[in-house]
Amino acid sequence: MGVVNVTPDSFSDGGLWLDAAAAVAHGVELHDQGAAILDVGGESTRPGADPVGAEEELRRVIPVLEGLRERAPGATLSIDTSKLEVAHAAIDAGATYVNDVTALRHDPAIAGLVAETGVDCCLMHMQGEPRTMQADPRYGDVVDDVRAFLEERAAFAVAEGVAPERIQLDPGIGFGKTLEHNVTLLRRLDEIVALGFPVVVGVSRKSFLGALTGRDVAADRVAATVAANVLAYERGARVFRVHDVPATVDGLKVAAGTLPGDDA
Ligand code: HH2
Repeated sequence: MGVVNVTPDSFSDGGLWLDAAAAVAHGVELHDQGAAILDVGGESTRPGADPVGAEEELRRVIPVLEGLRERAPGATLSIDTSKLEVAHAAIDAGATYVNDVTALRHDPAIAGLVAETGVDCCLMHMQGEPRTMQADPRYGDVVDDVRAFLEERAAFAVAEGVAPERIQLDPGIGFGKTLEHNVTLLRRLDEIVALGFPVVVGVSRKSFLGALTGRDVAADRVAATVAANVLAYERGARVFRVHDVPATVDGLKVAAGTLPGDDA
């Protein structure tokens, strides 16, 4: 899954593809490099980010989805949003995947939309909300807590009519989590995979990788991103949300080709 951020303030690439034509060209490039899914987002969820109104989010993402539908027809288009209005317009513009970092809590009616249209969805764990989530995150056992949350959110989606095979789950690396929480979730990712849904991970360039490597500049964390994705793959994750597609594809090809008994 390649990241197409149409925002002025995303943590690692804010402002680079704010212009629709540039964002479309970037998405086409990521698809050519091997990203099966293009995740288009118009609102940053980095720690401390301010929310964006639906109107502005629509203005940013809809032309990009329309452009990608035309110029990358083989790609699955994903909309990274928590707003019903945006998800609705995005599906009309060609999106077949809704990536909701609030796991249907911000706008529970997205569940009905996903059910009705038969698109895929990703339900992500987050403690708190982006503006304040890194203040003092606490858990009993982080893996048990995240797993219970995701299980409950998947059950909610199914109760609203979403087919189970349309649901993917994401532990939400970096969303209301300390370094120790992130590392523990990756180490014990198999316990999330055991829920039986495809697991998505978004480790790309995130600050916990900076803490582990000493690299302060997000774009310098490519090798760290590949390493974390390969470990996540080995523990059962199957969708990898990244900014750096070529390096990640190489890493995952090696992982898939060398792990015993894996046909992915
Ligand atoms: N991470 C980010 C945004 N969306 N979606 C899922 N499912 N999982 C993630 O880990 C995830 C996500 C944050 O990364 P990015 O889009 O690069 O930054 P920003 O939120 O600042 O735009």
